[in-house]
Amino acid sequence: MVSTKESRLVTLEEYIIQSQNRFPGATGELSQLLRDIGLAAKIISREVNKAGITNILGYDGSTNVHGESVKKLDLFADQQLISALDRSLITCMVISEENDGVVKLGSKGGKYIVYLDPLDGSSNIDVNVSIGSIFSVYMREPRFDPAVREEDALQAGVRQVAAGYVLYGSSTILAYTTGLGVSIFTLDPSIGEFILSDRGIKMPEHGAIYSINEGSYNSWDEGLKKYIKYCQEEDSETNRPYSARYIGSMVADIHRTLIKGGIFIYPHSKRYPKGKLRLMYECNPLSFIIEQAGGMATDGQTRIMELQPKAIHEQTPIYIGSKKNVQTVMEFLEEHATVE
Ligand code: P6P
Repeated sequence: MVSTKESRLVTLEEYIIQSQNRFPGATGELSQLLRDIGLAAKIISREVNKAGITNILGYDGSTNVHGESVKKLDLFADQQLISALDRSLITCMVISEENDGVVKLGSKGGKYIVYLDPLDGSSNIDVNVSIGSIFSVYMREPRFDPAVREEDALQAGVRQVAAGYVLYGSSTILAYTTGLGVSIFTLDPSIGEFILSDRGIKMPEHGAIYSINEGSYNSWDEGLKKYIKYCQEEDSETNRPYSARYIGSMVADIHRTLIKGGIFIYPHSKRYPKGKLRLMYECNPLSFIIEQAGGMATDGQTRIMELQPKAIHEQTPIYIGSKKNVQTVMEFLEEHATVE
């Protein structure tokens, strides 16, 4: 928590400006982009918190790029985030789970590319379980030809200039990083401001929680089956058996992992041969956050943020969390890897 000596309230806007002043050459454009996302998050939070009352629950009849039925709140969140980014003319392109291709914004000269999962975990909306928005920001490669092209967006996660999430839970929080550690803000609805609640987060090196959908057990690799059994064995030295926690909303599962430690796993399976979660707007931004807090994220072999994307909506398996937990599962996977 922010220490008592800093009891003065620091808003997201103030904090972004203070952080910008640490970059002498900063133009303020990334600061403006982050403020735009913060504004959209407040509007989305208001709708999420009253969704039960207004007629905004339920499906709107369309499907997204993955053939998943789109809920009205997904579309609302997508529209709010894109229009907020379009207003400040510094983002040239948005890629969102809710849109097939890229959305080219009005500003041809905008130097930022933003990936969005506008409302991740939306299957939980109707049952009032926490959901989240995820964002990932890249710089467009400087090039003579000003045309905005989809391939400009195919950059490895290590090239992110900012990433973060908004978690619409018992309270609405916003977490982000620009590569100088993770800062967390809590929305105070009475004044409509995100207030700094924690910064420089360092996650536990080892955690006693594992998070995976055990329903797909039968299609896991042998090494993963053995690792989950390892999590369930008695061993006081390594604080086992671990607790199993799975919310089914990645932002909520990752936020718990960030704060309490442990591991979140979404492996490849018969149903999702390449994994279900999207590299560019779920795995990369959340891996940036977790790595900045001292954790680790891989696809079982390669660091997530070093994967070179071939398609903007591609999926990947993910093993993410406390360093020791991820290293252990990788040992199990390697030891039991079937010879191809
Ligand atoms: P399953 C939500 O649909 C999501 O994209 C992530 O937020 C979540 O971690 C995962 O899918 C849940 O998938 O197959 O366990 O329901």
